[in-house]
Formats: sequence, structure tokens, C-alpha cells
Amino acid sequence: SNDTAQTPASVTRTLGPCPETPPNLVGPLYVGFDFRRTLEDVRTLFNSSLKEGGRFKPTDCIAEQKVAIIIPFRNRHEHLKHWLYYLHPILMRQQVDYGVYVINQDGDGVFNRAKLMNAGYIEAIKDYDYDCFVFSDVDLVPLDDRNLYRCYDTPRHLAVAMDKFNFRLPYHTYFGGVCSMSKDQFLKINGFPNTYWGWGGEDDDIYKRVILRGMSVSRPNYVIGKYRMIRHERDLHNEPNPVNPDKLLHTRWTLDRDGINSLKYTVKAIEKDILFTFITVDIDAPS
Ligand code: UD2
Ligand code: MN
Repeated sequence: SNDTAQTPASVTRTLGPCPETPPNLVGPLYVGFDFRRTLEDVRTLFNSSLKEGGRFKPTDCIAEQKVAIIIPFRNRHEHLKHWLYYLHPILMRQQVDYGVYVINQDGDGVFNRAKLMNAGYIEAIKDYDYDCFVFSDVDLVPLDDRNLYRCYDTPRHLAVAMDKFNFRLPYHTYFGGVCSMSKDQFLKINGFPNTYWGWGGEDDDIYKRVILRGMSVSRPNYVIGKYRMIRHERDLHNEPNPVNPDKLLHTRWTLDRDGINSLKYTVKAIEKDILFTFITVDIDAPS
């Protein structure tokens, strides 16, 4: 007979891989930075879709990559709330298995964006088996959700067309703002330099590392790669450092000893918000 209890379909169905092109993308997006928006508003919006620490994975398919989003940070809460408001739904539509890591520099010594990103890489892989890393400024929001936050055959520069540069690259080898690298690609360049204190140069050093290790840079086109940067003044303790441009002449020789293999920092606190993991690190910054 045929009357044996049937197992519900939801239990037996095994999830397939997510489609190559996420099906629910919308393309160009409206982005505005309403100062009345609060972090609490953003929490209310995404509370039910996220897991503690700003973690998400699609429920209807298996994402091919596990992506850690690393944000170098200090005293930019005003920007973070907008970033979270826009990026969470974009990343969900992109069907990414992801986590958001805000790497907060402790104290008020000189800022070091690249060293914070190195620390973010190490902290993220302690948390989950990530194989792809997207490094993003806190003040950059993509204007098109077809700009996929994932890794490619070569290191990828995602922020190719920013409003502040009239939606063009400021120069051909520009690598600032947002980039992605697989674990292999990141390790191939020994991560990022730890020695660029203050504003400027570190993004060019990273670009040089990629080229010196025989890789090329992949990019979206100028339509898909549009971004808005939240307008801001230069922060305190992040002055342009005049020694940084000169350091770029030596990347070829410093790459092997200044990077993820020489990174030293101390974790002061790890706080899990529903929207992000906030990791405060002491990176031994000069005052
Ligand atoms: C440009 C590049 C950036 C980096 C920087 C030079 C763009 C859009 N970005 O940024 O990738 O190469 O030049 O270092 O052109 N931050 C804090 N608190 C601080 C200082 C910096 O959180 O006190 C973080 C934050 O994520 C910020 C990022 O560091 O977005 C870059 O600093 P910025 O926004 O002041 O520099 P900007 O816009 O000239
Ligand atoms: Mn900025």
C-alpha cells in the first residue's frame, strides 16, 4: 500500500548551489545619507535576517564563497550606520555567505588603514572558514548591486567610479576604496603593509604587491562600478604622511618582510552587534 507517512519536502530537499548570477538584483540604486537615520532603525530593519555579529547566508541555496567584509575604522559611527543600511540588503540580494567585521583602532595614535585590514583578516578567519575578503572604507556605498562583493580569478578593485573622482578612476593604477581578494591571492602578496602610518600610499603599495606577484587587477565597468562617498573632512590623527610616497619605491624589497607574516597587534575587545562584529585592536600606533 501507499499510506506510509511521507517526509515533508522541506526536510529531504538538499540545497543546490546558488546561481552564477543572483536572480533578485535590481541594478542602479538610489543612495542618500539622511542624518536622521539611526543605528537602531537599521537594526530593526535587518534583525530577523541576520545572525549575531552581522552574519548572513542565503536560505534557499549554498553560496559558493564565504566572504568576510573588513572595514578599517575609528570614530566614524555616523558613516557606519549608512554603510550598514545600504550594504546589508545588497549583500543579501547578492546571495553572499558573509560576515561584517569593523576593525576599530584603539586609542588616538596615528591611524593605519592597511594594518587594521591585516588584523581584520586574521580575526575573521578565527571566526569562520572564510575564503574571500572584501576590504572596504566605511564611507563608500555602491550605486549598483550588480557590483558583486565576492572574489574573482585575480584581485579585484571594486570602487572604480566614485562621485568624488567624477565617476572615473583618478589614475590607472588606483586601488583605493574597496577591493576583494581570495585567501590565496591575499597570502601571495603577504597581505598588506603594516608600516604606512597616516593618510595615503598604502593603497598604491597594495597595488604594487599584486603586480609584483605576477597578478593583474580585475574591475567592473564604469556603470556597475559606481560609488558614493559620504562627504567628510580629513580625520584627526590621519594626516598625510610625507614618508609614505617614498616607501613605494621600496615595495619590491619590503613586501616579503612587511605584511601578514610580520603583523603584531592586541585584541582589546570583541563586541557582537546584530549588524556587525566590532573588534577593537591595539596596533601600537605612534602618537
Ligand atoms: C582614500 C581612499 C582610501 C585610502 C585613503 C588613504 C577613497 C574613496 N578612498 O580615502 O581607500 O586609500 O585615501 O589612506 O579614495 N578611517 C576611519 N577613521 C579615521 C580615519 C580613517 O574610520 O579616523 C577609515 C574609514 O574606513 C575611511 C578610511 O579609513 O573610509 C579611509 O580614510 P578617509 O576616508 O579619511 O580617506 P579618503 O576618503 O581620502
Ligand atoms: Mn573617505
